[in-house]
Amino acid sequence: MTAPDRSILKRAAAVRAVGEVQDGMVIGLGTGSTSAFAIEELSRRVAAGLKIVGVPTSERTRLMAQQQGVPLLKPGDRPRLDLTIDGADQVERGSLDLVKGAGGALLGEKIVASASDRMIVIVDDSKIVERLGKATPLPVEIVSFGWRYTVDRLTALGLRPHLRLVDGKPFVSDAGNHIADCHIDEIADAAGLEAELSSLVGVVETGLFLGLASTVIVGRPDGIEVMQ
Ligand code: ABF
Repeated sequence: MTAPDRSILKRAAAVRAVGEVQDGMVIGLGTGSTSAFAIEELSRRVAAGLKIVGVPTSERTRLMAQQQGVPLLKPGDRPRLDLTIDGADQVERGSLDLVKGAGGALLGEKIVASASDRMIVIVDDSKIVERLGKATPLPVEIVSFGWRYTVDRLTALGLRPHLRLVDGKPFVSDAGNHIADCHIDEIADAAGLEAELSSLVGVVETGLFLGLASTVIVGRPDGIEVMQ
């Protein structure tokens, strides 16, 4: 059997999620290749008359949405968001807890998701796991100042952090921070780990999204699965 085309599965999940969007909504726009399909579909519906306002989770997404004619919130506006649609790196079946941040936008994504009444996560079926951790590293956004000390603190917690590099230089997030990708075994106590990480000096935010996803839409080769 040939491997499924992940793009088709991602697009199917994205289109299904955008089906939840109604006139007048304020929508959080995620980052990543799956979210890009959602923005494309939103743009198509906006061109057909849908009235919404988008709140981008990253500069990359802001540019993409702008180019595709999706109306965006003006700087300074601060309404409650009705719905955020975003991708993920891992989704834990059962809890719907997430690991996010491979795309480097976890801080904006967490701020926007936390300001939303609902978050729909869109993924292909390769992202579903029984327990978070192990298969993908946990991204942790850290202040660039003194980053080596922060990486040492992460190591002391038993994680195996690697500073994310792009072209040999530290990755810089939209907020000007670095990211430590923390290799880790299965996460038995995600809430405990989140609390420990959040209390570390130099840590800005973690890629653990706990209790934020209301629905996960999974694109599978045999159709869509909705988890809630
Ligand atoms: C964002 O994009 C991130 O939080 C996550 O890391 C990534 C998922 O990427 P893709 O949709 O390209 O698989 O949602």
